[in-house]
Amino acid sequence: MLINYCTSNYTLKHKTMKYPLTVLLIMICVHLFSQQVNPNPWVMAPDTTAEVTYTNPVIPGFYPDPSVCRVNDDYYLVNSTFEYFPGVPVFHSKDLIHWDQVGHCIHRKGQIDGEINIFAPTIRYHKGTFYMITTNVTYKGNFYVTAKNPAGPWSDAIWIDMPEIDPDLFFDDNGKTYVITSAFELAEIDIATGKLLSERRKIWNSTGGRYPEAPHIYKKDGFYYLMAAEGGTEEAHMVTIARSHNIWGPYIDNPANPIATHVNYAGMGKPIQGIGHADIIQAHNNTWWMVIHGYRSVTGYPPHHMLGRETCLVPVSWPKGGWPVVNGNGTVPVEMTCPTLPQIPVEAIPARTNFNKKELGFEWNYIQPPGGQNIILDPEKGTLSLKGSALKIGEKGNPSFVGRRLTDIKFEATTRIAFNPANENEEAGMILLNNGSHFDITVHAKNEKRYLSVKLQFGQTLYQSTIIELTPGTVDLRVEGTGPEFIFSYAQNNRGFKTVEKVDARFLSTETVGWFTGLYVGLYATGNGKPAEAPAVFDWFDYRGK
Ligand code: 6LW
Repeated sequence: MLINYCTSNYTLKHKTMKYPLTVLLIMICVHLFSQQVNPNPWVMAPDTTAEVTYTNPVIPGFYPDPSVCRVNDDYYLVNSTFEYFPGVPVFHSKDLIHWDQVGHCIHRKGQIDGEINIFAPTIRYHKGTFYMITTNVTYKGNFYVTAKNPAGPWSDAIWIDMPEIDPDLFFDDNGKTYVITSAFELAEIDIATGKLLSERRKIWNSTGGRYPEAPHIYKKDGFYYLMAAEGGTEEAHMVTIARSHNIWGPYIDNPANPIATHVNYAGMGKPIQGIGHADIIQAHNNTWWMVIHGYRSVTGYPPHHMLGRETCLVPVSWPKGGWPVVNGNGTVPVEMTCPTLPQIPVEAIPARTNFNKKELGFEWNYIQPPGGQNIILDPEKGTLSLKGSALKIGEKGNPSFVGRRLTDIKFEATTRIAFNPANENEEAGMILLNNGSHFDITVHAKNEKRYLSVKLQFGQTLYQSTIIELTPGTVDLRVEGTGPEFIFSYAQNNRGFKTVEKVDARFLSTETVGWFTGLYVGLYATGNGKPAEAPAVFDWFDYRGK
């Protein structure tokens, strides 16, 4: 009845005059209906008795800008990695919840013949080949690499003539392949060579949020859907979507945009903030899911986050011919209570690294590809030797550093170091690092004696704690994170750990140090301006979340 009224102008006019109450009713219905498609910021509080089926983030720690693809019932996910090498981790999952790293897309020095700084990637699978397309921001721009096996090897970079960041690849069912970037310029591409086959044409203007970026194109029910991130990768982050029957547009915005955000009442106070930059996948049981990043704020108000942007997962309902609705009201809770794929857990990374393998585990990174002989693993002895180069940590290049992401707000990291500096410029120890600023517990020498201290390097400002004279032999170094604080301590000869310094954690937060990375904990050595002579030898490294 109502539909008849709405679709016939004549009937509507006719009845308008005769039945003003009916018209009012129609208006109320239309109003209510239009409210329904919007994410509801006043949605009911979650049922606290419902069974938690999984928790977010599904990949904790600095794993931002997630992109996902499916091959039958196997899922592959990649993240951006900035200056760290190997770059762009590839994770595998059977359930979208438990992820196991199988390799890296950027794993060989020659793949990119210059400085590495990788922004948001997209992973796609097409006719037996995996494609990972991304931007190397500080050198040459947009490129893709390919692999038959997602674990690698991946090809050398194929550079493409597209400006801006966050390229996406879309394989249409008519055999054509398209690339689109954060400028929302689309071009057809020859996927064998990387050459553009068409002009670059702007096809969408976004919905008006700041920093529009992260486009992905999907095809469903005769529509091309263009999804993006807007608002910037901080508190105002959001996901928006538009659609068109033609890939070149015009695109019509979803009236319910943004489809995911925490910059509203529904997101206020949620432990995960800054949600945005997403990719959507249809699972092998036909359910729809979104991978999206967000950060866990750990240091009070205004929010500061330490661990970087982390990969989260939320269900999507996407009715035929309709718009995707993300987790009901566009939020990303920590505790999820929705039905999932059958869950298949993966093995946890062991707490101790013994350095008794030829290569470091996938969780370990360098800064830029290592070049010389300063970082040496000895699997027979089970040691890692770091000889300080002239580079200080934070300077451009490949310093003597290995590190892994902090994956827990509360953690403890401990190592054993054997180090007798040959000169007073040499130092080595354990480090917390974010975007060039770092807090270290370090061994150094003066007047033929060995000392330990905590050094806090924030930009150009250096603070050094009181120096503690060491007795001969190895030294155990520890950093503990409590959330708001880092505690540095040391022990010698199994005599128990003594606290050297406590530091407000927010001084290494992303908000404080800038750029887009999260915190690493690692091992380092430096000759502070000239190459060191003595290596620092690390026996083991323990990392435990608490
Ligand atoms: C990335 C962009 C973004 O390329 O931040 O949050 C940029 N989204 O899409 C760096 O990660």
